[in-house]
Order: sequence, then structure tokens, then C-alpha cells
Amino acid sequence: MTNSKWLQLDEKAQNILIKNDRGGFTVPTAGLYPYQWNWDSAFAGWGFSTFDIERAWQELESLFAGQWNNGMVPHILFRSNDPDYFPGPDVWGTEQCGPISSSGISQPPVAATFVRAIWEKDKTIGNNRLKKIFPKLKAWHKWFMTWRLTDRNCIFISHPWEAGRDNSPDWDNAMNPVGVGKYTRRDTSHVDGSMRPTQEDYDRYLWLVQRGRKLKWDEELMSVNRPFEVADPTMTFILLRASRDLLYMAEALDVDNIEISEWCSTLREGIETLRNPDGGFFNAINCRTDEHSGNITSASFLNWYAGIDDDETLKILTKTLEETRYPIPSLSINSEKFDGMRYWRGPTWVVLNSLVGIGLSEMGYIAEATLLRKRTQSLILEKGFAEYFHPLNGTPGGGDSFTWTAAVWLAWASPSNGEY
Ligand code: 9WN
Repeated sequence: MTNSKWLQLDEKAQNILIKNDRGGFTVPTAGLYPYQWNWDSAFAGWGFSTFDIERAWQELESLFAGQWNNGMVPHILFRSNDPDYFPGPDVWGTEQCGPISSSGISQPPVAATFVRAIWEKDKTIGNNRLKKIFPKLKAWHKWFMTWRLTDRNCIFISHPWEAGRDNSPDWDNAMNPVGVGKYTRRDTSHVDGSMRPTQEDYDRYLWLVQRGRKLKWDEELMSVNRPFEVADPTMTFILLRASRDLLYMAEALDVDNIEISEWCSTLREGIETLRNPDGGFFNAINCRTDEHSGNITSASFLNWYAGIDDDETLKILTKTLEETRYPIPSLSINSEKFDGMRYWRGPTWVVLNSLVGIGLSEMGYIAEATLLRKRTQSLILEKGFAEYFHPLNGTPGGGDSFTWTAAVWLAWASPSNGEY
């Protein structure tokens, strides 16, 4: 790639972040997702940190402005009521729960890791900001350890949207909704229905929202006879990684770190239980039946990001890199459920690539990390800043001019970041 080409892409990516800015927070993409999403915002902050540190902090701070009293940071903040998205604030019914109208569930906690990255870029600006946001990050992690820890010591999701991998086959068998009632989806008026979750998936999403609403989003009440509870590698690896970063920041701030250190040990122990007994890879487990999903997903490769080396997974990753032109597929291309354009059932999401790539390089797998990064560069160069891509031919899917794709370009994929 020539120098001028990637500089052009850097500029394009910056413009996407600026265009998706709605005044101190970004939306993932205009139209399809008109609100502030949790992990999207954390990625956006990381992207902004490459050209505007002040704006990067603002993004993270605006996300934590929506933190609930119980520590939870919602997966969507509804700062307006936009009829373009369903289910909006009137469906969730969380009025009593937090300072800003929001959904009632959370999303993968990548924020602490990106706060650390932003702080490390410029500590003169960052020290004071870090001091203020640190207790909020800690309260959120505590919420996960209180309300989402399984007795296997890994993290479960209470709704498919919580993992951020909405229609992954990882939870196909994990619940059966009854009596959802009538509703009108909005997503399929923005993008082709063949790229989105099915109607059956949506019934499940809505049914769980209705249950939460009925129970006033009270975690204590919701924990009784949960209809959906899946131990998830995305959440567990990401929370472990983020807690390690939180521990590092606690030490730098010279504040108590014992509890955080215990969280890291607990999660480290729990990871091993996610290992599929037959295939050796890490997968999701339905906590109600103890059934392993048997799926190799992009989340199966997050172990290095969490600081865990693993030979078995390395073998599978090497094969995946060999057989996929634009890795990493969100579901193995060899799975009978693989569907290259349908959201989290096959497409490549560059956000996951960046996390896996960071982990690989940190643990010394430079060749693999470089290959993954170079393939991600070509994908974005050839196909643009789409929400996700077909892993075999690169066809762009979902929304366009996507915030987190631009952010990942700026902070990780772009050759402007140098070599590993
Ligand atoms: C529901 C915003 C979000 C991402 C998720 C992605 C998708 C929402 C939706 O979009 O989910 O949260 O309506 O499909 O799956 O990871 O945060 O980009």
C-alpha cells in the first residue's frame, strides 16, 4: 500500500468519526443505529485518540454519564427518541434506573482497556481524567462480578445483545420465547433482511426485554429462574483483559487494588471451563443445560487478548488464517451454520480482529498478528468502512461509514501505526 493511499484512508476514517459525532458522543452509523452504543463508543474513543485526545476522553466520559446506580453501563443510551430504531426507549421502560434513558442490559466491557490506551497517549491530559473515570470503571466491573458471574467463574450473558454478537449460533438452543405480541422492526427498512437476524431471533430479543421490563430491571428479581443464561467467551475474555488494565491503572493511581486482583484470578480460573471437551477450543455454554455450543467463533480467539497462551487455539487460528481470505469469520467457514453475510453467523468484524491482533502481538505471535492486520488493511482498502464483511470475498455488509470500522483503522490497522 502506498503512503498516499493510506493517508487518504486515515483522513476518510477521521471524517467518519467526525460525521458520526452527535455532540460529544458518536452513533455507530447514521440511520440504522441512531443512538450511543456502549462498546462502539469505547472503540470510537480509541479512534479519536489518534487525532484528538480531548474528544477521545469526551466519548468515554459521555458513555459513563449514563451509568446506572447499581454500576451497570447500559448497552444503548437513548439521548433522543428516534423512530428509526426498534426497540427504542418506550419499549425498554427503564425510566427509574439511570440518569439517561437507556436499554436495560450491558455490553462487552472494552472501555477500561481503551481508557488505558488513551491515558497512556498523553498522561499530562490523562492523569486527572483517569482519576475521575477510574471509580466508575471499577463500579461497572464490580457489577459484572456481582450479577453476571456463573458458578464456573466465567461471565454469562442475560440477553444475546449483551455479548454484542446478537445472532451468533452460540445461543440458538438457549431459549424458547412464548407470546411476544405484535411489533414492527425498523432494521430491515435500512438494510436487506437477509443480512440481519431472523424474525425468530427478534422474538427472542423482545421476549427478554419484556421480561426485564416486567421485573423493573431489578437484577435480584431477574436472577430467579432466568430463561436465558449463556456463559460467553466474548464477555469473559474481555472482562479479564479489562480488569488487568484496571489493575494496572489502580497501581498507577496508588489506590486499593486487592478486589480487582481477585477478580482477575477468579476469571482466569473460569476460562478453562469454557474449553470444549471434544475440540479443545473455547466456546459458549448454555448454563441451564451445561451444553457446549461446539462453535468456533471469532470470540474463541480472544484468549491472547486476555493474556492467555494456548497451543490448541493457535493451531485452529493458523488454519483459519490459511483458509480464509479475509479473516476472522464470526463463525467457522466449516460450520454447517456458516452464513457469510448474516451478521454474526459468518461475517468478519474488524473490531474482533483488532482485539485478537493486539493479543497475538502482545504474546509474541508477531507473524500471525501481522498477517491478520495486513488482511484487515486490504479489506478496508478494497471494500471500505462497512459494518462487517464476507470473510471469503470481502463483500461489505450492514451499515456504511461505520464508526468502529473507522476507529479500528485509525488506531490499529492503518500503516500509520507502524509495524509490530
Ligand atoms: C443491538 C451497534 C451495535 C453493536 C452490536 C451489533 C449491533 C444492535 C442491533 O449493532 O447490535 O445492540 O440492533 O443489531 O451486533 O455488537 O454494538 O453497532
